[in-house]
Amino acid sequence: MSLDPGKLRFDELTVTRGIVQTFMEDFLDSLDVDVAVAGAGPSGLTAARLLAADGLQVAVFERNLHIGGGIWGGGMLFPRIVIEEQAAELMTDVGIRLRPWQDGTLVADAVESATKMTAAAIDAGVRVFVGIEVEDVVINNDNRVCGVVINWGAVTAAKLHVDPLAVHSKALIESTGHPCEIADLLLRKIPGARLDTGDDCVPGESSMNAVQGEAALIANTREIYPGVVACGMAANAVGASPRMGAIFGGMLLSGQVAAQVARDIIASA
Ligand code: 48H
Repeated sequence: MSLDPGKLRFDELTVTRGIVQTFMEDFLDSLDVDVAVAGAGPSGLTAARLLAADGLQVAVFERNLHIGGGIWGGGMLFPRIVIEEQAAELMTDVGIRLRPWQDGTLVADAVESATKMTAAAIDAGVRVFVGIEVEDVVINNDNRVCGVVINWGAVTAAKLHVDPLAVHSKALIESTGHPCEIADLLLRKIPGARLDTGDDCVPGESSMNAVQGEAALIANTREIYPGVVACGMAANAVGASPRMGAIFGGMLLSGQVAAQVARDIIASA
């Protein structure tokens, strides 16, 4: 196989137009979605995949250029994650191979997990926008969240003053992980905003207890503010529940519950 320059018909502008035009087509088609997902860690990716598999229009905004959140780091950079057997199907459904481990747990390779979860979400129809962060929410006249305000992650990193753009959504999944950024900012910015718990700020996660932290994730995954579903580690930050270390099954199960809560929000709209 060789590339004969005499037979290559493209030039640099073919490349430029191919990138700009197809991105714009996908972006314009994602301005008014059923579900916006802030953060592409394991919980947000799982929720997004399951919702897209139902035929809903789902856009994931991830500030980093890579998706998968904390999966890549495994535990202390050892690229393995542990999951409970209750979450095994959410892994094997996307082709991740599991190694039986002890006490009702299994082990997966972190690289395989991040890449296969990502591929499966995209195959299900999720639109993933990398390098784009959610910097605020859109609210309607009743202070219900009805979209996200987005900007390039690089703009924030460079501390540039660049006004953002907006995307409308029927439901927003807050899956920004430990900092729980979206819930935190909406409580600061929306006058009188309270979580469903009555709190006027995100209490934050508590210190490690693997079993309690995993168990709490499921109850903490719910509509925490009109139109906003807390998912994954962000849900435990809202619930002041323990962190759990590098066991990830609860994140996937939280994504599954968040998908159901988002479906309910859309159905009742
Ligand atoms: C766009 C954003 C924004 C923003 C953040 O941290 P994650 O992996 O989140 P989860 O909840 O799916 O999984 C948590 C898990 O990885 C973990 O940290 C565990 C199990 N910890 C236990 C312990 O004890 O420490 O992913 C969140 C993603 C990341 O990719 C961020 O870059 C992204 O969200 N993100 N994207 N707009 N405002 N904020």
